[in-house]
Amino acid sequence: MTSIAETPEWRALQAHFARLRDVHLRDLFAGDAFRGETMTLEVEDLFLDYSKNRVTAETLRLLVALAERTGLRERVESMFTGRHINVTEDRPVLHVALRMPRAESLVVDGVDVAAQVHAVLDRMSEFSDRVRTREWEGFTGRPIRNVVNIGIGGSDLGPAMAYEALRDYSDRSMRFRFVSNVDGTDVWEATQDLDPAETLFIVSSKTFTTVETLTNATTARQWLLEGRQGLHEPAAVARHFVAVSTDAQKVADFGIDPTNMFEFWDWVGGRYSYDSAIGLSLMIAIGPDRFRSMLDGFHAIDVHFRTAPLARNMPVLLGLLGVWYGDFFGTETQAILPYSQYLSELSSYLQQLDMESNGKHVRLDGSQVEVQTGPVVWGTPGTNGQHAYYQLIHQGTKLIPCDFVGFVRPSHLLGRHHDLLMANFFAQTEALAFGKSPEEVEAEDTPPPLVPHKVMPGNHPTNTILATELSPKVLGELIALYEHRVFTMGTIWGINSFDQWGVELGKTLATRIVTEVESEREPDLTHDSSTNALIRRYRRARR
Ligand code: G6Q
Repeated sequence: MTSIAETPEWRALQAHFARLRDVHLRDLFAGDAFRGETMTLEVEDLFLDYSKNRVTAETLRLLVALAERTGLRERVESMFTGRHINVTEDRPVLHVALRMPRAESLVVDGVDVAAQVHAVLDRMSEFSDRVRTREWEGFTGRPIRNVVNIGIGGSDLGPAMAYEALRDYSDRSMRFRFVSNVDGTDVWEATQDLDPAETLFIVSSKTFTTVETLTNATTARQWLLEGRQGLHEPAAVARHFVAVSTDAQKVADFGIDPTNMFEFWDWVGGRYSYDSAIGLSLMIAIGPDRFRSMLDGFHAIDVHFRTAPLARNMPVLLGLLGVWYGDFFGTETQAILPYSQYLSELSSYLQQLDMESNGKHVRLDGSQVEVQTGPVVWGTPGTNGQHAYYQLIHQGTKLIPCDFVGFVRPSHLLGRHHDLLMANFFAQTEALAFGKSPEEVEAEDTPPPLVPHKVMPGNHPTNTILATELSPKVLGELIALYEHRVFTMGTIWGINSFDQWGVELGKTLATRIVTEVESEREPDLTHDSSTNALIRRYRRARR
């Protein structure tokens, strides 16, 4: 593969960057009175204002040319039509099929995957309704009031984020918890105050081999069968455990009745899976209709991504801006700042989506990537961050592109809260872009020694995503937007956004070390001197 950095499109961007790098947003706005209205895009319930980016119309034209050069259009079609674009695992990448309307079909490798999706959605809906209406009873005839999802990574972060985001739409008479960490504290805290007779565990694991999930599920099963409330018979497991997996045999081996298994498929990547059966806990919380409305939101953005011209394509624009900052300005991180308390888990979710997808150092053909790939993604809900780390974004020495995500309608109409929240939302992007010049600081009669401290350089780029309200449909739109942004960036860099070999080495080493840690006899350690000494110290102290 030709290195992207050697293409004329990349070189044109480099030359353009040399001209634009020191241009201030103040000047870009001064030069175009309509910039704040023209550099915007509305798709479904999402309004994007990208005017506060360090770009001109020419920058965008050059970035779109780069996208065309990398065959973005064709690659999008390859994904949507089920070609095996995940080359290192020889699989199609079809999370977009998870939200296709029932009337459509998509035949991939001889199978109508859309029909498979709807068959599982129907089973999930039926089961969710039975739990929600209390028709599904625990082993002793008590209704289920607690649902605990056990999973990790892609089998945890999505449902946990979406449950939190849509908590306002959830059945408040039930409790929902998410256990992921192999630290026993997680499962202990999640269960210690629950009544086992009223608790349903959903063991979510695509492979059903993940050590954290199986360890937590085993502990949960022991907790269930401890004998409290008359629950000691293994038969109770069938009423209190269901599974979400691709592997029916392993589910059966664990002791869960395969008729209580909800299926998904190899072509759904873990971090792209919460709109599959992995979202079962969410569906029980918010009900099947709202879950389907969320899928409609995803689908609407899928259609936009597939059909809109690149220059008016929201995920493409966001992706190109990400490339512009990371590869030309040399930024290393991307802040995502949601102005909604319900989105408190969004950045953890997007962290995995983006960093596991685009944290790659080689291209599809195995050759080294010669440019910067995925950013470090981070953030917390506004306005908390404003009283903590925003200082560094405003006046530090790093350039940090930020996405501000806010909603026109409040989730709860309480006094002035929402207007205050949104006033802060607007104020921050204004302050970041335009700052405060020395002249402005001096005009406030600031003592001269303090002037440099009070100057705000500005010129910090932001995207503003202003959505209508945080509903299931809008959440689907937002997540699809970020999924396709990641896709766009991965395509520009020519990497595989759908594998994750980097997590394997640590897993393999942990398997080896656990036997050394647990061994009765002093183990013969052959690691490096640091790891050997740490293991010995732990073994000594543990005794
Ligand atoms: C996601 C990753 C990873 C995965 C977990 C859990 O894209 O592949 O986070 O989701 O390792 O895997 P299982 O669902 O197989 O337990």
